[in-house]
Amino acid sequence: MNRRKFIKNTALTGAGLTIGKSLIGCADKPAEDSKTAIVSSESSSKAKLPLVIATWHVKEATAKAMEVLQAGGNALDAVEEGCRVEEANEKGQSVGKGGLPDRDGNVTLDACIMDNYGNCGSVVYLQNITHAVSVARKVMEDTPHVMLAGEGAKQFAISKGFEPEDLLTNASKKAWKKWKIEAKYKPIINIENHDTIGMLAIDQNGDISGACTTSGLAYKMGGRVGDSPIIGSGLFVDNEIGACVATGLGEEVVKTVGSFLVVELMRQGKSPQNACEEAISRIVNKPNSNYKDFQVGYIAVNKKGDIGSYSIHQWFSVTKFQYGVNEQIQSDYFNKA
Ligand code: SD4
Repeated sequence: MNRRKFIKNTALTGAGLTIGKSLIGCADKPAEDSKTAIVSSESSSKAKLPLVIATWHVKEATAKAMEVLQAGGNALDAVEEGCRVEEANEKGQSVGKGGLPDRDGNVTLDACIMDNYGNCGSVVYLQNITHAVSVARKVMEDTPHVMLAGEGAKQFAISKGFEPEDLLTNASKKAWKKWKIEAKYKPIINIENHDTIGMLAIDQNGDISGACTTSGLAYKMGGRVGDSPIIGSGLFVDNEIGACVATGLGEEVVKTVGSFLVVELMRQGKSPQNACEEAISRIVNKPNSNYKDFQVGYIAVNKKGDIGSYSIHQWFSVTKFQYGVNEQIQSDYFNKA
């Protein structure tokens, strides 16, 4: 189904659908300090741990995660703490407080977390709670379930001591009101830059965990859930092999079960880089793929601490904290035409 049909079939016609924060195709340039380099580190046997990688330009988040790891904390604590930094950042309009709302003005959050034992938890369509990633962790640790949605997720969070609050900031309300004037559909590439966050960490024991948290597509239909809280799509961790996390148009990630695919490709011997490239090729090589209209990006790490990333379009970036250096690196990408 092409995008136009998708829009028609889901009654989105006449209403805008954008991903995350800033707008318009390939307009988001890297931050000034970003490296123009392709992520690829299949190198040496030198100790590569601990390490943290995250989608987009989120140095404060990776710094926080590394602080946890360097203090001897585990990868699970690191990814939760790192993601919380972006959730609390009101300027980031694609995650947590200040996230752009759906078309009815409701900010709804999706998040998940997965540890080195294969345990996982997630929340979908969570409202009024900033730290969705921490609620996801509570779902994992304190319930017999993997996913909680909507009001049930919110009530669970409140029962665990999370304070309900209004997540719609003035800036996001203003952007939503502006959007409503035309309410026009326009797919936007790299709009999620730089805040929606997927993070992977390997601690000093060599154990891997991951987390992902987002307010999803801005101006989405009420009730829409993306890939980010879906284990195997937005995130997958296999402590024997490696881990992957996705960003971009969630529908396309779900259709190809992207993060699980990347980890399985690594299990079959591919490097993280080649696995990410193959997962993107599964999207762009579909018959009638309208990939020019949307962005998807993957980042991955294997058990050895090699990393990879790949996206459909330019300007996807990875923040990596390894060897004492916290840096933003531009990802290689498919659409070079
Ligand atoms: C979604 N994948 O809800 C998310 C959006 C995202 O960076 O990652 N933005 O489809």
